[in-house]
Amino acid sequence: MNNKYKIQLVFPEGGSKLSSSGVLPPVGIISLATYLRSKRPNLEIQLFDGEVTAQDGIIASLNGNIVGISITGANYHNALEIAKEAKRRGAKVILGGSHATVKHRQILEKQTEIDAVVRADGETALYEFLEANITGNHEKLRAVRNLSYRDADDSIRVNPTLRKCEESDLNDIPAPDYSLLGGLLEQYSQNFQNHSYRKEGYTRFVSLESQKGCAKTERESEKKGRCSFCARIDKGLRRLNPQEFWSRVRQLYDPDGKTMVWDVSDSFSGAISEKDDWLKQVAEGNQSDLEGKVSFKIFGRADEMDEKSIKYLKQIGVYEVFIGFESGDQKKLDAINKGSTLEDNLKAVENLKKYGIQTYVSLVYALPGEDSQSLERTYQHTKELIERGKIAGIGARVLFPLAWSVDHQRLLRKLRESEKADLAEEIKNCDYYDAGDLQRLWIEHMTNTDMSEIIKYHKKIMNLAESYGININDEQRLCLS
Ligand code: B12
Ligand code: SF4
Repeated sequence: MNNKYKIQLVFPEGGSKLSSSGVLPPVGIISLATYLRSKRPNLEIQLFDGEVTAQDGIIASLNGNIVGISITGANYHNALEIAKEAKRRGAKVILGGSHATVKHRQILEKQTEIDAVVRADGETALYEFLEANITGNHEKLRAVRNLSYRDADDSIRVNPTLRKCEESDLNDIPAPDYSLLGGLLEQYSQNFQNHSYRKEGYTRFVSLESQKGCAKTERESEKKGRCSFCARIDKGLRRLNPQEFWSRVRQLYDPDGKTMVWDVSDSFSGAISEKDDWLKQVAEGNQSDLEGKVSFKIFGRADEMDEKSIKYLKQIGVYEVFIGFESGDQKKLDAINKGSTLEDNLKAVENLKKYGIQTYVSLVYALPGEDSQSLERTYQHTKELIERGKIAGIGARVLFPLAWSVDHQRLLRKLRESEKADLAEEIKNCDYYDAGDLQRLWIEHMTNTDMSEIIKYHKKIMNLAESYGININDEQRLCLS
């Protein structure tokens, strides 16, 4: 161990490669590192991204007093391997991220090398965990909100989470300082050379999170509720104010080139009421010197793409909108509580095209009750979207019934009804269930189709996309394993 207190934060590799894997720095661990540095300027911090540094390279470098690991349902196995070695070398091991938020108790019960797990926002909880360890005052852990941990007597303590009104204001969390990535920055820049945005003249690709939460679920008038496959961990909706938004963009952009900012908020264009004019304010806050230098890729919903909103998106500099269209069958959209219609979808791509904004089409196969007719409708709808819109690419996946989602509960219920109560209990109580196996169980119990039929329709959509020169993932990437 070093004399100086050291924390290492890792985002492990997650298996399936996406076009932004290894190109886009993981903003979650950068935000954590920035916050810790603001509180303890002398703390030694090292960041690892498994998408750019091989797993054995990360393992060989483990020497922190604390090792913090960011986990998704796809990188958990790699995270455990890192955790075991970190523990063997004497570190305190703490996890956080979406999967950790949902499975905190099970993780602590099953994995003795994990000392603590943070649910939801990590900045304050990680800082307080760090302080308790530096000062040796472990009693302090009892007061750390969002933290679950293993106590001195080995019992598991689950502290309460912050209530909606107590959560940090996003404007008060320091802007992620990308320079903390050190030598990794060069690696991202090299990997970016082969990315399609580079070929379109962009010199930098970074992400920003302007909002946490979902406007659709917070909408005062309609109460649309969550989409059934959604496993978002945030409560409510928090946003950067428009001034802070642009100030953060200014800190990120390349003044000598062209920057693509991926705003990872779900969704960027959502409004919680008629009076909610956040988008308008952001549009009006854009200053002309950034024009042509900064563009945005955002997540949006089809029902939000009316002309008024799109004019604001254009003013902001939005270049591409990623929209979850999911299916061409209205009944299936209703079954997942999507809250948008096929008509909304077609209007969205048309309106975006009219303003020169491209759409990334996201499809989800194996929606509840999916069958050959609904898959055929998805094919036909995709064709229409392509014909009417300016389509940048298509991504298609089999529904992933993530723990925390309504669909996860639906699957467990169905297993219990099908006399597979033991399996349902196993899934509920385990810290991790193979992501691909969960998808296959879902198809078997919740749809009227099978993997070979899904692949058949996906290949049909692949041929369609290819005939228009549009990029699409192959059938290998439909499931997570
Ligand atoms: C950008 C993104 C990616 C990028 C990640 C690369 C990158 N370097 O940014 C790419 C496109 C490569 C990607 C890949 C995948 N992703 Co992704 N991704 C996102 C997205 C849109 C934003 C993540 C983000 O940056 N958030 C902003 C930061 C600030 O928040 P955060 O990461 O949650 O971190 C905060 C807390 O969670 C916590 N925290 C996080 N880590 C840690 C660690 C410690 C120690 C502590 C204490 C706290 C803590 O503190 C942070 C600050 O408050 C989210 C959805 C979303 N909007 O959040 C999905 C999301 C994280 N991805 C998801 C999935 C499923 C995947 C893939 C499996 C997709 C696929 N088909 O392959 C892969 C897996 C990759 C992997 N290595 O595991 C799911 C995860 C769900 C789950 N329960 O596991 C999400 C939530 C989307 C969803 N569908 O619900 N993804
Ligand atoms: S998937 Fe649905 S519920 Fe979840 S964040 Fe997106 S719009 Fe909101």
